[in-house]
Amino acid sequence: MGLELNAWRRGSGRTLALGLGGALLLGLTGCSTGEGRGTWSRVGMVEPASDRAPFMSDLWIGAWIACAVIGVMVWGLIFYAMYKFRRREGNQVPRQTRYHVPLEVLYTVVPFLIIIVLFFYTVRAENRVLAKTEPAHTVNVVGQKWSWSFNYMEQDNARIGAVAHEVGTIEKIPDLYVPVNKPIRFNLESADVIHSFWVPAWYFKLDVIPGHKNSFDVTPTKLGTFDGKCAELCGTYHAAMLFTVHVVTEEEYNAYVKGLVAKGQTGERKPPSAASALPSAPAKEEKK
Ligand SMILES: [Cu+2]
Repeated sequence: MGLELNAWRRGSGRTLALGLGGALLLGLTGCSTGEGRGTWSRVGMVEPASDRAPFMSDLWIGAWIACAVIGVMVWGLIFYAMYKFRRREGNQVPRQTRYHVPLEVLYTVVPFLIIIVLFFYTVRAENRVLAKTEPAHTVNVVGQKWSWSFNYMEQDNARIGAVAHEVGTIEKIPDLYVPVNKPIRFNLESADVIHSFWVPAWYFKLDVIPGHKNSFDVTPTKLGTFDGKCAELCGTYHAAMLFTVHVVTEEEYNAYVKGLVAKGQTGERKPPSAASALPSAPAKEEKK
């Protein structure tokens, strides 16, 4: 009976190890694109709406799968040890092991391998997300307590031929218009403290740092209206530092920027004079 039980334990242990190894392999190699995934396979994340989103979602979901597999292995070993070395009649003490070199080498090598794998996928995703393209449009963004200004650098655009701006205040959530399927360069500047420019549906955010220009390129791939937020706790009304992203067709975009020019909102608003006065009442997020 004892022998049979041991053989059964060995067999099920091997099956478990094989299963977990397979799941890890799937998790790390089975990533394809974030497009076209259902809510369940996106793990509840918002529908991706930019060309950079798949890289971020693959890294995020892949990292969670790797964590889950490692978690299951660790819990499995804990419960196995708890069961195998549980107190029995006669209170036998299990064989005490010290300075078990192969085991210690394993403890050192395995976490190192995990870090190497995660590091590799992180650097790869970072390089893809931050890759620069030839931008079709440039928007200079100023973050300021507690709103955003958007400068549309369209001086070389034959359809517009001017720089236009939109200044948000704490009472008025500013709009950001961008054309769909066109690479956009965002140059980020801060007038005061560190903010963070974040459009959740683009799976992208980047710090807006005073005295340090940050920039990134992104191609919005879905028409529609999306939320934009400040993702860096920047002061009392940080939570009110919102903006609305409108991804529209090229014609609508040109018409919108021309509209700003017609309203006299020309020229670039730079820090520190860009955005809002001190608040009387924080703006409220609109219900869609
Ligand atoms: Cu902020």
